[in-house]
Amino acid sequence: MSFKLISQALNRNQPPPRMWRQHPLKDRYDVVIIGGGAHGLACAYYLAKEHGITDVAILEKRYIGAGGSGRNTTILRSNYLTPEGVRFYDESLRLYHQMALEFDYNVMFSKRGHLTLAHSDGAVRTMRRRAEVNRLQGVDSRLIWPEQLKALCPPLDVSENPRHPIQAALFHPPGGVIRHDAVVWGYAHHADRMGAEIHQLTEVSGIRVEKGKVSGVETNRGYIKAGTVLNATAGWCSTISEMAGVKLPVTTFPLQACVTEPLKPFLDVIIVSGSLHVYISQSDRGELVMGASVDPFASYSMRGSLGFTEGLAGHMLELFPSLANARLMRQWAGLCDMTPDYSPIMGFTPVDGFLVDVGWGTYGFKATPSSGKRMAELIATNKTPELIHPFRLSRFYEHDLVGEKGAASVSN
Ligand code: PYC
Repeated sequence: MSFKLISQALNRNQPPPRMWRQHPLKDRYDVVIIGGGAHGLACAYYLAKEHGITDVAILEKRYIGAGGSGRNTTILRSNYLTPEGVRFYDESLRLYHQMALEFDYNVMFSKRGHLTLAHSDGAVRTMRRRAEVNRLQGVDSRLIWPEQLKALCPPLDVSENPRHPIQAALFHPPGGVIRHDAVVWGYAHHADRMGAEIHQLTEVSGIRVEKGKVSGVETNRGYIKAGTVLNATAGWCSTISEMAGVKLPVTTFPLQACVTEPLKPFLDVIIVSGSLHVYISQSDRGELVMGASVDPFASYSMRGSLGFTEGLAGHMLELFPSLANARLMRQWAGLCDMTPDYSPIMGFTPVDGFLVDVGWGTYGFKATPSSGKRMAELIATNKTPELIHPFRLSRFYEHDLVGEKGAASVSN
Protein backbone atom coordinates (compact mmCIF):
# COMPACT_ATOMS: atom_id res chain seq x y z
CA MET A 1 0.00 0.00 0.00
CA SER A 2 1.35 3.45 -0.87
CA PHE A 3 2.40 5.90 1.89
CA LYS A 4 -0.14 8.36 0.44
CA LEU A 5 -3.01 5.89 0.95
CA ILE A 6 -1.88 4.94 4.47
CA SER A 7 -1.62 8.57 5.51
CA GLN A 8 -5.03 9.41 4.03
CA ALA A 9 -6.60 6.35 5.65
CA LEU A 10 -5.25 7.19 9.13
CA ASN A 11 -5.81 10.93 9.06
CA ARG A 12 -9.52 10.80 9.90
CA ASN A 13 -9.97 14.57 10.28
CA GLN A 14 -8.96 15.30 6.72
CA PRO A 15 -10.98 13.54 4.05
CA PRO A 16 -9.06 13.12 0.79
CA PRO A 17 -9.68 16.05 -1.55
CA ARG A 18 -12.40 15.62 -4.16
CA MET A 19 -11.21 14.33 -7.54
CA TRP A 20 -12.90 17.28 -9.24
CA ARG A 21 -14.78 20.26 -7.85
CA GLN A 22 -18.15 21.88 -8.38
CA HIS A 23 -18.26 25.42 -9.74
CA PRO A 24 -20.98 27.97 -10.41
CA LEU A 25 -21.69 27.97 -14.15
CA LYS A 26 -20.33 31.16 -15.76
CA ASP A 27 -22.09 32.85 -18.67
CA ARG A 28 -19.05 32.65 -20.93
CA TYR A 29 -15.99 30.47 -21.54
CA ASP A 30 -13.30 30.49 -24.21
CA VAL A 31 -14.05 26.84 -24.97
CA VAL A 32 -17.17 24.79 -24.27
CA ILE A 33 -16.84 21.03 -24.64
CA ILE A 34 -20.13 19.16 -25.00
CA GLY A 35 -19.82 15.66 -23.54
CA GLY A 36 -18.15 14.68 -20.27
CA GLY A 37 -16.84 11.37 -21.52
CA ALA A 38 -13.19 10.41 -21.73
CA HIS A 39 -12.72 12.31 -25.03
CA GLY A 40 -14.08 15.63 -23.79
CA LEU A 41 -12.16 15.37 -20.52
CA ALA A 42 -8.94 14.39 -22.31
CA CYS A 43 -9.27 17.39 -24.61
CA ALA A 44 -9.71 19.71 -21.60
CA TYR A 45 -6.67 18.10 -19.96
CA TYR A 46 -4.42 18.62 -23.00
CA LEU A 47 -5.75 22.15 -23.62
CA ALA A 48 -4.56 23.09 -20.14
CA LYS A 49 -1.41 21.01 -19.98
CA GLU A 50 0.05 21.63 -23.43
CA HIS A 51 -1.48 24.95 -24.45
CA GLY A 52 -2.28 26.83 -21.22
CA ILE A 53 -5.96 27.14 -22.20
CA THR A 54 -7.96 26.79 -18.99
CA ASP A 55 -11.12 28.87 -19.47
CA VAL A 56 -12.90 25.69 -20.46
CA ALA A 57 -16.26 24.19 -19.44
CA ILE A 58 -17.06 20.53 -19.98
CA LEU A 59 -20.84 20.06 -20.09
CA GLU A 60 -22.23 16.63 -19.32
CA LYS A 61 -25.96 15.92 -19.33
CA ARG A 62 -25.67 13.07 -16.82
CA TYR A 63 -22.51 12.17 -14.87
CA ILE A 64 -19.03 11.96 -16.33
CA GLY A 65 -18.34 8.63 -18.04
CA ALA A 66 -22.06 7.74 -18.19
CA GLY A 67 -21.96 7.06 -21.93
CA GLY A 68 -19.57 5.07 -24.09
CA SER A 69 -16.62 5.69 -21.73
CA GLY A 70 -18.24 3.62 -19.01
CA ARG A 71 -19.89 1.06 -21.28
CA ASN A 72 -17.09 -0.19 -23.49
CA THR A 73 -15.15 -3.40 -22.90
CA THR A 74 -11.84 -1.53 -22.29
CA ILE A 75 -9.82 -3.15 -25.09
CA LEU A 76 -6.81 -1.15 -26.31
CA ARG A 77 -4.97 -1.94 -29.55
CA SER A 78 -3.47 -0.32 -32.62
CA ASN A 79 -3.55 -3.19 -35.16
CA TYR A 80 -5.77 -1.36 -37.65
CA LEU A 81 -6.04 -1.89 -41.40
CA THR A 82 -5.14 1.50 -42.85
CA PRO A 83 -1.79 3.25 -42.31
CA GLU A 84 -3.72 6.35 -41.16
CA GLY A 85 -5.62 4.33 -38.57
CA VAL A 86 -2.54 2.43 -37.37
CA ARG A 87 -0.53 5.65 -36.86
CA PHE A 88 -3.37 7.34 -34.96
CA TYR A 89 -4.27 4.44 -32.64
CA ASP A 90 -0.60 3.69 -32.05
CA GLU A 91 -0.05 7.16 -30.63
CA SER A 92 -3.08 6.57 -28.43
CA LEU A 93 -1.80 3.22 -27.19
CA ARG A 94 1.61 4.75 -26.39
CA LEU A 95 -0.09 7.51 -24.40
CA TYR A 96 -2.14 4.88 -22.55
CA HIS A 97 1.10 3.07 -21.67
CA GLN A 98 2.40 6.27 -19.99
CA MET A 99 -0.87 7.24 -18.34
CA ALA A 100 -0.28 5.84 -14.85
CA LEU A 101 3.05 7.67 -14.60
CA GLU A 102 1.63 10.85 -16.04
CA PHE A 103 -1.32 10.87 -13.61
CA ASP A 104 0.59 9.32 -10.66
CA TYR A 105 -2.48 7.16 -10.32
CA ASN A 106 -3.19 3.50 -10.96
CA VAL A 107 -5.28 3.19 -14.13
CA MET A 108 -4.83 -0.60 -14.03
CA PHE A 109 -3.42 -0.86 -17.52
CA SER A 110 -2.72 -4.49 -18.33
CA LYS A 111 -0.73 -5.25 -21.47
CA ARG A 112 -1.69 -8.80 -22.31
CA GLY A 113 -1.64 -9.39 -26.04
CA HIS A 114 -4.58 -9.20 -28.46
CA LEU A 115 -5.52 -12.11 -30.73
CA THR A 116 -7.92 -11.78 -33.65
CA LEU A 117 -8.98 -15.21 -34.87
CA ALA A 118 -9.40 -16.09 -38.54
CA HIS A 119 -11.83 -18.90 -39.39
CA SER A 120 -11.74 -18.69 -43.21
CA ASP A 121 -9.25 -18.22 -46.05
CA GLY A 122 -10.60 -14.70 -46.59
CA ALA A 123 -10.09 -13.80 -42.92
CA VAL A 124 -6.52 -15.18 -43.01
CA ARG A 125 -5.80 -12.93 -46.03
CA THR A 126 -7.15 -9.87 -44.18
CA MET A 127 -5.04 -10.69 -41.08
CA ARG A 128 -1.95 -11.08 -43.24
CA ARG A 129 -2.62 -7.71 -44.83
CA ARG A 130 -3.17 -6.09 -41.44
CA ALA A 131 0.08 -7.60 -40.12
CA GLU A 132 1.99 -6.12 -43.09
CA VAL A 133 0.41 -2.68 -42.75
CA ASN A 134 1.00 -2.73 -38.98
CA ARG A 135 4.66 -3.70 -39.31
CA LEU A 136 5.30 -1.03 -41.94
CA GLN A 137 4.11 1.48 -39.32
CA GLY A 138 6.37 -0.05 -36.65
CA VAL A 139 3.52 -1.80 -34.81
CA ASP A 140 4.16 -5.28 -33.42
CA SER A 141 1.60 -7.52 -35.14
CA ARG A 142 2.00 -10.91 -36.83
CA LEU A 143 0.15 -13.91 -38.16
CA ILE A 144 0.34 -17.02 -35.98
CA TRP A 145 -0.98 -20.59 -36.44
CA PRO A 146 -3.17 -22.83 -34.27
CA GLU A 147 -0.30 -24.53 -32.35
CA GLN A 148 1.16 -21.13 -31.39
CA LEU A 149 -2.32 -19.93 -30.49
CA LYS A 150 -2.83 -22.94 -28.23
CA ALA A 151 0.42 -22.14 -26.43
CA LEU A 152 -0.74 -18.56 -25.81
CA CYS A 153 -4.28 -19.54 -24.83
CA PRO A 154 -4.59 -23.19 -23.71
CA PRO A 155 -8.38 -23.16 -23.05
CA LEU A 156 -9.15 -22.13 -26.64
CA ASP A 157 -10.49 -24.92 -28.86
CA VAL A 158 -8.13 -24.94 -31.84
CA SER A 159 -9.23 -28.42 -32.98
CA GLU A 160 -11.16 -29.24 -36.16
CA ASN A 161 -14.30 -29.91 -34.06
CA PRO A 162 -16.04 -26.49 -34.05
CA ARG A 163 -18.36 -25.48 -36.89
CA HIS A 164 -15.81 -22.81 -37.88
CA PRO A 165 -12.34 -24.16 -36.98
CA ILE A 166 -9.66 -21.55 -36.29
CA GLN A 167 -7.16 -21.34 -39.15
CA ALA A 168 -4.82 -18.60 -37.85
CA ALA A 169 -4.78 -15.43 -35.75
CA LEU A 170 -3.39 -11.91 -35.86
CA PHE A 171 -1.24 -11.59 -32.73
CA HIS A 172 -0.71 -8.04 -31.44
CA PRO A 173 1.40 -8.22 -28.24
CA PRO A 174 1.03 -4.52 -27.18
CA GLY A 175 -2.79 -4.79 -26.95
CA GLY A 176 -4.28 -4.67 -23.48
CA VAL A 177 -7.10 -3.60 -21.20
CA ILE A 178 -7.43 -0.77 -18.71
CA ARG A 179 -9.88 0.30 -16.02
CA HIS A 180 -12.20 2.64 -17.97
CA ASP A 181 -13.60 4.60 -15.03
CA ALA A 182 -10.05 5.24 -13.79
CA VAL A 183 -9.26 6.79 -17.17
CA VAL A 184 -12.31 9.07 -16.96
CA TRP A 185 -11.56 10.07 -13.36
CA GLY A 186 -7.85 10.58 -14.07
CA TYR A 187 -8.53 13.02 -16.90
CA ALA A 188 -11.28 14.72 -14.88
CA HIS A 189 -9.01 15.16 -11.86
CA HIS A 190 -6.09 16.61 -13.78
CA ALA A 191 -8.21 18.82 -16.05
CA ASP A 192 -9.92 20.18 -12.91
CA ARG A 193 -6.64 20.81 -11.09
CA MET A 194 -5.32 22.81 -14.05
CA GLY A 195 -8.43 25.03 -14.15
CA ALA A 196 -11.07 23.45 -16.42
CA GLU A 197 -14.60 23.27 -14.99
CA ILE A 198 -16.68 20.10 -15.11
CA HIS A 199 -20.45 20.69 -15.08
CA GLN A 200 -22.50 17.54 -14.67
CA LEU A 201 -26.31 17.45 -15.10
CA THR A 202 -25.90 20.23 -17.66
CA GLU A 203 -27.68 19.40 -20.89
CA VAL A 204 -27.19 21.29 -24.13
CA SER A 205 -30.49 22.05 -25.87
CA GLY A 206 -29.34 24.40 -28.62
CA ILE A 207 -26.29 25.92 -30.30
CA ARG A 208 -26.34 29.52 -31.48
CA VAL A 209 -24.65 30.40 -34.75
CA GLU A 210 -24.36 34.01 -35.95
CA LYS A 211 -23.16 34.84 -39.47
CA GLY A 212 -21.63 31.39 -39.90
CA LYS A 213 -19.79 31.45 -36.55
CA VAL A 214 -20.70 29.71 -33.34
CA SER A 215 -21.52 32.10 -30.50
CA GLY A 216 -22.63 29.88 -27.63
CA VAL A 217 -24.79 27.06 -26.32
CA GLU A 218 -28.24 26.92 -24.70
CA THR A 219 -28.43 24.63 -21.69
CA ASN A 220 -30.94 23.59 -19.04
CA ARG A 221 -28.99 25.99 -16.76
CA GLY A 222 -28.98 29.00 -19.08
CA TYR A 223 -27.12 30.39 -22.07
CA ILE A 224 -23.31 30.21 -22.25
CA LYS A 225 -21.28 32.28 -24.70
CA ALA A 226 -18.24 30.61 -26.25
CA GLY A 227 -15.88 31.28 -29.15
CA THR A 228 -15.18 27.59 -29.60
CA VAL A 229 -17.63 24.72 -29.08
CA LEU A 230 -16.48 21.12 -29.39
CA ASN A 231 -19.01 18.33 -29.88
CA ALA A 232 -17.35 15.38 -28.10
CA THR A 233 -20.47 13.32 -27.62
CA ALA A 234 -21.23 9.74 -28.53
CA GLY A 235 -24.69 8.38 -29.19
CA TRP A 236 -26.17 11.82 -29.82
CA CYS A 237 -23.42 13.35 -31.91
CA SER A 238 -25.61 13.86 -34.98
CA THR A 239 -28.42 15.44 -32.90
CA ILE A 240 -25.98 17.86 -31.24
CA SER A 241 -24.32 18.75 -34.55
CA GLU A 242 -27.68 19.44 -36.15
CA MET A 243 -28.27 22.07 -33.46
CA ALA A 244 -25.47 23.99 -35.19
CA GLY A 245 -26.86 23.15 -38.63
CA VAL A 246 -24.13 20.60 -39.36
CA LYS A 247 -25.26 17.28 -40.82
CA LEU A 248 -23.06 14.29 -40.05
CA PRO A 249 -22.91 11.02 -42.04
CA VAL A 250 -23.53 9.01 -38.87
CA THR A 251 -26.01 6.26 -37.96
CA THR A 252 -26.34 5.20 -34.35
CA PHE A 253 -26.50 1.55 -33.32
CA PRO A 254 -26.58 -0.09 -29.87
CA LEU A 255 -23.77 -2.46 -28.92
CA GLN A 256 -24.33 -4.98 -26.15
CA ALA A 257 -21.87 -6.46 -23.70
CA CYS A 258 -21.95 -8.54 -20.52
CA VAL A 259 -19.86 -9.98 -17.70
CA THR A 260 -19.89 -13.34 -15.97
CA GLU A 261 -19.51 -13.99 -12.28
CA PRO A 262 -15.84 -13.86 -11.19
CA LEU A 263 -13.87 -16.96 -12.17
CA LYS A 264 -10.42 -18.13 -11.17
CA PRO A 265 -7.91 -16.42 -13.51
CA PHE A 266 -7.44 -18.55 -16.64
CA LEU A 267 -7.39 -16.11 -19.56
CA ASP A 268 -4.49 -13.66 -19.80
CA VAL A 269 -4.93 -12.64 -23.45
CA ILE A 270 -7.73 -10.87 -25.32
CA ILE A 271 -9.53 -13.09 -27.82
CA VAL A 272 -11.57 -11.64 -30.67
CA SER A 273 -13.42 -13.40 -33.46
CA GLY A 274 -14.72 -11.15 -36.20
CA SER A 275 -16.45 -14.06 -37.93
CA LEU A 276 -18.23 -15.24 -34.77
CA HIS A 277 -18.86 -11.62 -33.70
CA VAL A 278 -17.50 -12.00 -30.17
CA TYR A 279 -14.61 -10.80 -27.99
CA ILE A 280 -13.58 -11.79 -24.50
CA SER A 281 -11.07 -10.83 -21.82
CA GLN A 282 -10.84 -11.56 -18.11
CA SER A 283 -10.88 -8.60 -15.74
CA ASP A 284 -8.69 -8.21 -12.64
CA ARG A 285 -11.73 -9.27 -10.62
CA GLY A 286 -11.97 -12.51 -12.58
CA GLU A 287 -15.12 -11.58 -14.51
CA LEU A 288 -15.19 -12.48 -18.18
CA VAL A 289 -15.95 -9.29 -20.10
CA MET A 290 -17.60 -10.12 -23.41
CA GLY A 291 -19.28 -8.32 -26.24
CA ALA A 292 -20.64 -8.72 -29.74
CA SER A 293 -21.01 -6.60 -32.86
CA VAL A 294 -23.45 -3.71 -32.97
CA ASP A 295 -27.12 -4.70 -33.07
CA PRO A 296 -28.34 -5.19 -36.63
CA PHE A 297 -30.72 -2.18 -36.54
CA ALA A 298 -30.23 1.53 -35.87
CA SER A 299 -31.64 2.59 -32.50
CA TYR A 300 -31.00 4.68 -29.39
CA SER A 301 -32.16 1.86 -27.12
CA MET A 302 -29.79 0.71 -24.42
CA ARG A 303 -31.78 -2.34 -23.38
CA GLY A 304 -30.27 -5.79 -23.40
CA SER A 305 -31.81 -8.47 -25.60
CA LEU A 306 -32.12 -12.25 -25.30
CA GLY A 307 -31.00 -12.57 -28.94
CA PHE A 308 -27.64 -11.08 -28.01
CA THR A 309 -27.18 -13.35 -24.98
CA GLU A 310 -28.11 -16.47 -26.90
CA GLY A 311 -25.86 -15.66 -29.88
CA LEU A 312 -22.94 -14.76 -27.66
CA ALA A 313 -23.27 -17.88 -25.49
CA GLY A 314 -23.35 -20.15 -28.56
CA HIS A 315 -20.26 -18.55 -30.10
CA MET A 316 -18.34 -18.44 -26.82
CA LEU A 317 -18.93 -22.16 -26.36
CA GLU A 318 -17.47 -22.84 -29.80
CA LEU A 319 -14.28 -21.08 -28.70
CA PHE A 320 -14.21 -22.13 -25.03
CA PRO A 321 -16.22 -25.33 -24.40
CA SER A 322 -15.04 -25.22 -20.76
CA LEU A 323 -17.26 -22.16 -20.16
CA ALA A 324 -20.43 -24.28 -20.30
CA ASN A 325 -21.27 -23.63 -16.64
CA ALA A 326 -20.19 -19.97 -16.39
CA ARG A 327 -23.04 -17.72 -15.23
CA LEU A 328 -23.81 -14.26 -16.57
CA MET A 329 -23.94 -11.52 -13.98
CA ARG A 330 -24.69 -8.26 -15.85
CA GLN A 331 -25.62 -7.18 -19.35
CA TRP A 332 -25.75 -3.65 -20.78
CA ALA A 333 -25.57 -1.66 -24.01
CA GLY A 334 -23.86 1.46 -25.27
CA LEU A 335 -24.42 3.54 -28.39
CA CYS A 336 -22.06 3.51 -31.38
CA ASP A 337 -22.08 6.30 -33.94
CA MET A 338 -21.09 4.54 -37.15
CA THR A 339 -19.71 6.40 -40.17
CA PRO A 340 -19.75 4.97 -43.71
CA ASP A 341 -16.01 4.15 -43.62
CA TYR A 342 -15.81 3.09 -39.95
CA SER A 343 -13.37 5.93 -39.23
CA PRO A 344 -14.07 8.84 -36.89
CA ILE A 345 -14.71 12.48 -37.75
CA MET A 346 -12.37 14.96 -36.10
CA GLY A 347 -11.88 18.64 -36.79
CA PHE A 348 -13.51 21.66 -38.38
CA THR A 349 -17.06 21.90 -39.70
CA PRO A 350 -18.60 24.45 -42.08
CA VAL A 351 -19.58 26.47 -38.96
CA ASP A 352 -16.64 28.55 -37.78
CA GLY A 353 -15.69 27.65 -34.20
CA PHE A 354 -17.91 24.55 -34.09
CA LEU A 355 -15.67 21.47 -34.00
CA VAL A 356 -16.36 17.77 -33.84
CA ASP A 357 -14.72 14.72 -32.27
CA VAL A 358 -17.37 12.15 -33.15
CA GLY A 359 -18.35 9.10 -35.19
CA TRP A 360 -16.17 6.69 -33.25
CA GLY A 361 -18.28 3.60 -33.90
CA THR A 362 -16.76 0.84 -31.76
CA TYR A 363 -13.30 2.44 -31.57
CA GLY A 364 -13.82 5.45 -29.30
CA PHE A 365 -12.32 4.38 -26.01
CA LYS A 366 -9.04 3.24 -27.59
CA ALA A 367 -8.65 6.63 -29.22
CA THR A 368 -9.12 8.75 -26.10
CA PRO A 369 -5.61 10.09 -25.35
CA SER A 370 -4.73 10.84 -28.96
CA SER A 371 -8.08 12.38 -29.87
CA GLY A 372 -7.85 14.60 -26.75
CA LYS A 373 -4.27 15.62 -27.49
CA ARG A 374 -4.82 16.32 -31.18
CA MET A 375 -8.17 18.10 -30.82
CA ALA A 376 -6.58 20.32 -28.16
CA GLU A 377 -3.75 21.09 -30.59
CA LEU A 378 -6.28 21.92 -33.31
CA ILE A 379 -8.19 24.27 -30.98
CA ALA A 380 -5.01 25.97 -29.76
CA THR A 381 -3.39 26.44 -33.17
CA ASN A 382 -6.49 26.62 -35.39
CA LYS A 383 -4.72 24.12 -37.68
CA THR A 384 -5.48 20.44 -38.24
CA PRO A 385 -2.62 18.25 -36.94
CA GLU A 386 -1.28 15.96 -39.65
CA LEU A 387 -2.14 12.83 -37.64
CA ILE A 388 -5.88 13.59 -37.73
CA HIS A 389 -6.10 15.25 -41.14
CA PRO A 390 -7.32 11.97 -42.75
CA PHE A 391 -10.34 12.02 -40.41
CA ARG A 392 -11.68 15.46 -41.38
CA LEU A 393 -15.41 15.82 -42.13
CA SER A 394 -14.73 17.07 -45.65
CA ARG A 395 -13.31 13.66 -46.68
CA PHE A 396 -16.88 12.54 -47.36
CA TYR A 397 -17.22 15.22 -50.06
CA GLU A 398 -13.68 14.76 -51.36
CA HIS A 399 -13.94 10.99 -52.01
CA ASP A 400 -11.04 10.40 -49.63
CA LEU A 401 -12.43 7.80 -47.22
CA VAL A 402 -10.36 5.85 -44.69
CA GLY A 403 -11.92 2.37 -44.94
CA GLU A 404 -11.44 0.77 -41.53
CA LYS A 405 -14.23 -1.80 -41.52
CA GLY A 406 -11.73 -4.62 -42.00
CA ALA A 407 -10.12 -3.77 -38.64
CA ALA A 408 -13.36 -3.88 -36.68
CA SER A 409 -13.06 -6.54 -34.02
CA VAL A 410 -16.57 -7.43 -34.90
CA SER A 411 -18.92 -5.89 -37.41
CA ASN A 412 -22.21 -6.63 -39.03
O1 PYC B 1 -12.43 -2.68 -32.01
O2 PYC B 1 -11.29 -3.73 -30.45
C1 PYC B 1 -12.35 -3.29 -30.93
C2 PYC B 1 -13.59 -3.46 -30.17
C3 PYC B 1 -13.76 -4.21 -29.06
C4 PYC B 1 -15.06 -4.05 -28.70
C5 PYC B 1 -15.68 -3.25 -29.57
N1 PYC B 1 -14.75 -2.87 -30.47
